[in-house]
Amino acid sequence: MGILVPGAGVIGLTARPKAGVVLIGTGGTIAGRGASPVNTSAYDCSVLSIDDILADLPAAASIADISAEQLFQSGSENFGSAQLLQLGKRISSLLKRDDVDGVVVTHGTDTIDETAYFLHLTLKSAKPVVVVGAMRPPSALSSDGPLNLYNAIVVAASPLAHGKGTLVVANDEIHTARDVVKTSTFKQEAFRSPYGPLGYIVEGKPVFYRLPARPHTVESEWSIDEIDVLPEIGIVYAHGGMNDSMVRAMLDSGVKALIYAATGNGNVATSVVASLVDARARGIHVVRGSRTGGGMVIRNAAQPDDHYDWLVTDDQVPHKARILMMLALTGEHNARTLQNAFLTY
Ligand code: DAS
Repeated sequence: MGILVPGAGVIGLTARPKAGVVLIGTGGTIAGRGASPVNTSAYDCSVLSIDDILADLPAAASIADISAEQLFQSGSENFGSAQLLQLGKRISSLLKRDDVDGVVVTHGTDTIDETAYFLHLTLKSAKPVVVVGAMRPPSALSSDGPLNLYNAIVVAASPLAHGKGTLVVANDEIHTARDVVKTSTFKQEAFRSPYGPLGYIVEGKPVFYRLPARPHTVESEWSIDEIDVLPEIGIVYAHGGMNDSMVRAMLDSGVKALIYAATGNGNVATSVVASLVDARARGIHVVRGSRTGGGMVIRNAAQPDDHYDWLVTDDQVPHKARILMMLALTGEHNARTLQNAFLTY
């Protein structure tokens, strides 16, 4: 039983005066420090603890009852399956607690879109999980770190964010983990979703304008509590003058699937086709994607996928298609089921 707050959704009748939010620190630029305030791009990453970061944001205490813990202290370019699994399992156990209403993960921006997508597909809870980073360290002029973190806590504490999956908050915007991609090496407006953000944070209040259309969290077929190993998956990036050496190098690397970040709408150079056919003959799934960063790759259009038993990524960018394929391969391996994962999620 709950009460309906206009525009806010249902809040339990026994709701505490402030939401309980747990911050998990993992490093990144949001935990970085430069030698001078003008060092917006050259600085030491992952040096401030989550307690240091929180101590510099006293205003956060007015939003929620906050506790903080440090899980990693590293740039996200170093994160792999071990970190994804450890982080996911920790968040899962936190979300089961009655005194935890939401979780915020401070994270490097390089792979924030991959981690967020992994959590979006594997956490079995409607409680908000927000992954947040910064493009400038807290020591820099006009750092985006403090406001991004403040806004992330606002969203994690808000009933409005319930049931919307894992979110990435940056630059006043709320993005769904399914769509968001890092698109700049240095700009504060680095995060883009091809169909636009779900909403904004304005004057410390979240405002949503749309919902994620595809299943996630409680509706997804994967649960972090049931996954202990993730398969290796490689990405080959296509370019003009492409030959088959990169694909051939992967054949003996132990990968279970290969995402081919093809040119345009999934075209495969004639010089590469035979190596991808060989990959599939050796049991490696081949997934045609696109390096363009926008639009879908259509099955059987640029290549006869049915004939080769290849898959397509739909509209997912190659590095996030890799996350989805890792999860898809934890279950049934037939091509139809795997293809369906791309068309569903
Ligand atoms: N070192 C990068 C990372 O941790 C940079 C960043 O956080 O923005 O992803």
